[in-house]
Amino acid sequence: MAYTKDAVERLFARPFFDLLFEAHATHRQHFDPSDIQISTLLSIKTGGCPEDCGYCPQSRRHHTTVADEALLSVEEVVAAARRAKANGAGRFCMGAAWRGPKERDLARVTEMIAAIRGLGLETCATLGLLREGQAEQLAEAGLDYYNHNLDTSREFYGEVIQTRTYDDRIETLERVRKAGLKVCCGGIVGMGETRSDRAALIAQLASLDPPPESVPINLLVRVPGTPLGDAPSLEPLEFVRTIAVARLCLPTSRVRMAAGREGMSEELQALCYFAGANSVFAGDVLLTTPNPAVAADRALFAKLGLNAACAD
Ligand code: SAM
Ligand code: DTB
Ligand code: SF4
Repeated sequence: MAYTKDAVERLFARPFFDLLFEAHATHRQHFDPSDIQISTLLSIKTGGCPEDCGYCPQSRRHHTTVADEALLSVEEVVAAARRAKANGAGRFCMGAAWRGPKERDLARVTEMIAAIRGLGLETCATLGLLREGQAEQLAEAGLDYYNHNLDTSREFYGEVIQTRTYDDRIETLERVRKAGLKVCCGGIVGMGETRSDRAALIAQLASLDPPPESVPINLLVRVPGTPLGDAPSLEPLEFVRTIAVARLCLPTSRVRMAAGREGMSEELQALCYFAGANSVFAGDVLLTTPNPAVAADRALFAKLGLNAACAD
């Protein structure tokens, strides 16, 4: 269903418990409320990225402690996927600090995809902008999902990224869809954007036709040395509202609590799960920044009666 930005803003403005109640009811209509999908991330090519995304520790334009590394070997990546599977992940997501993949690199990534699928894991890749034909190559290798985020509203986008446009991103999302891949597309909150920007992002995500199967909501990880290293923190209940509104506007999508769980209390995470989040990134690191320990997540899931979902 298409939502206007104004309609989404009205959802944000609802009394907190009305919003949560409705989001949770919608969640139950479409999903088993006790299941949670678990993805594990691996940075297969770290640092040295030519892009200027203001939030990102991997841009070579920012002064962070992240070192520039070469693309990992197929063997290294498959070994990490095995460990992720042993830790309960159902999907393995590979991230590369590229503007987009070169043909030679894509050939190695397609080998990784085929090998990881052979382990019985779902696969996801986030490699930046795709050129004509590249999404098809990934689909042929057996890739399940491609992650490419819109990140924020069209209006706020230019404050954060100058080296590629909002429309470049939409074009890549169209290529991914056309190749028959499932779409993982979300954004980042806590970058100093307004509630109206958050509403515009969710309206834009909900207007993708069909909507993304997977919607990561990242809370900015403020990394020293990036332009957003000292962005003002987002009020925690506003994060819960964002999850609830995403659940209402994208009722059949997996809504993922992506970056930013490190440092969140169990109570805050529980509220997010109640509000409709039913997916997380698990593993001690995201791409380059810390994430809660696997044992801590497991303990929280047990307390809440959440079970790892096998696939989708
Ligand atoms: N280079 C590719 C691209 O940008 O499309 C793929 C990797 S990139 C690191 C994937 C996503 O990670 C970004 O779109 C952004 O949403 C998220 N991300 C990066 N740095 C982040 C941070 N500091 N906090 C939260 N999310 C972040
Ligand atoms: C997404 O939306 N979030 C993930 C994944 N897709 C690739 C990445 C989060 C990165 C957080 C910063 C870091 O660890 O470098
Ligand atoms: Fe590069 Fe992706 Fe980071 Fe942007 S978000 S600087 S494209 S790795």
